[in-house]
Amino acid sequence: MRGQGGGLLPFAEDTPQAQAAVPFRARLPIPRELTDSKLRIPIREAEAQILPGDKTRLWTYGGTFPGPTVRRPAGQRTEVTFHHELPARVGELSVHLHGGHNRTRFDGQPGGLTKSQPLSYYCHIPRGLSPRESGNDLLLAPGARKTYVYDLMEDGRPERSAFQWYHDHRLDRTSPHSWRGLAGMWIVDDELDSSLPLPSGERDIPLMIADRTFDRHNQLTDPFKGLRPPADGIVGRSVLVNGAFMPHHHVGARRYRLRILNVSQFRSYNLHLSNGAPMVQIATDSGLMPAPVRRTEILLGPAERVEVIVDFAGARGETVELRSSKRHSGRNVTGSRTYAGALMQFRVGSERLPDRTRVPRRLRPLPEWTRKVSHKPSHRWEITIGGLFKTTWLINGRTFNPAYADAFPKLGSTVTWEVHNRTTVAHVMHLHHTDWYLLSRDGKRPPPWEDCLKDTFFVYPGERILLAGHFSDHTGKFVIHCHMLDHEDHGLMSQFQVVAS
Ligand SMILES: [Cu+2]
Repeated sequence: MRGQGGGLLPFAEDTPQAQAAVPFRARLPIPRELTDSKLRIPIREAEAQILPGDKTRLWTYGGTFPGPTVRRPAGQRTEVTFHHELPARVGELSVHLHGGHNRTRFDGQPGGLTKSQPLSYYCHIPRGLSPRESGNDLLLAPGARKTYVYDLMEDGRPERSAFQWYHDHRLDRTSPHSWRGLAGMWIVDDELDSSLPLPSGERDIPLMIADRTFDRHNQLTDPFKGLRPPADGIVGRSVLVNGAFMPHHHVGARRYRLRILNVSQFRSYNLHLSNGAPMVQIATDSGLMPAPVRRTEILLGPAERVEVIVDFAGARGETVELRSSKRHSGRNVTGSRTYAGALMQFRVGSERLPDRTRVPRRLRPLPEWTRKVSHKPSHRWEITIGGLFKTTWLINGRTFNPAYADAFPKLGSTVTWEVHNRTTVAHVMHLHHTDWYLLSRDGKRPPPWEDCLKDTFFVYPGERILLAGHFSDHTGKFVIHCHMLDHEDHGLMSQFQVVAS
């Protein structure tokens, strides 16, 4: 089997170099960690050895794909200066720290029309907006630098530990920018997390899953032309983990913490281990859950994260593959069909090793505000498809307009919102500003791995989900959008504006 959702060697027939790529031959790259409070990350072109033969040209954070992993203690201000060193034709950029709780001006707003981007084919952007109204004053122009300030605080306390990531968020171009390589991981540590007897150090491994398609010269293809909603889900033929094709990693016969992030444009993964061993989920997009959940299958949509503890003690001297399979349960509609095949291999040492780690029964309680949430939505976000001359995604009847906000929650308030998917495609909705608590899916209580804080949510065709969020610290405009990146670029994005109470 080849192609979309295909088998072991998911390459086109005409890519001889790609065919030379042997599964599990590459070593798993672990991106370098940056831990200082003041960081400088150039955004620049670089070449990477992804497949055997020619190197692949990429747009990168700091010269690698994934970019460096920023790892910082909660509550300690972190300033990252991004320097736009890509060619001028790339136009403006905008860096979003996904999962962060940040001021509008450091949140990576998409911005509006500019000289280098004078038209939007999908979003209705009014002419003559001031730089402030369009958010263009927040963009990163070619040759310029911008310092993003991240306080890593929320509601007067250090932020909760979490596995986050940063990526480009520019209007209409988030998908191609990300495809070219603009993504990196970000880990927030905190005292509670570090005090738990969980695996750490080299036994704490971040894994970024991305699908990409390469041409016969090992260069990334340009799949972005001619795809229109609702058929604008871009899938790559090859799946990479930390920028390597089907890599392997040596582990000892003991417990590991795997932090898994899906940065694919559209593709979902239904994760399991080839030996059937359980993955004990300890964290979601938004950090530690109230209690661990033992799982043998984990669906991971674009931008979602899970953290799992895997015990390799039962596989001494063996190999274990992290695989994705078709789903055995749930709705298998467009947008939630999963990749089938191996992602990477763990080579487990044959030595018996002591292991003092364990998974505690209690991890992190939900914040206080989740106990007094209303189940009556104060605002609805309705996803449809429409447009007069072309097919576009709409949210509350509109495409994205940076000067427009559809809801005005008050600072300090806790709101309940409904997201209703009235299309035939599943979407994964992401809301900026804060972490969100999923109350229900079509009136039913969510499963335990969703009965916690998250920031990205599957919404199936016809489904209504209820989410609660608490707004602290920052007023201003923030986006809500589909994280299937072409959907976002094709209109499926709106804004709410947090106002002073
Ligand atoms: Cu979508």
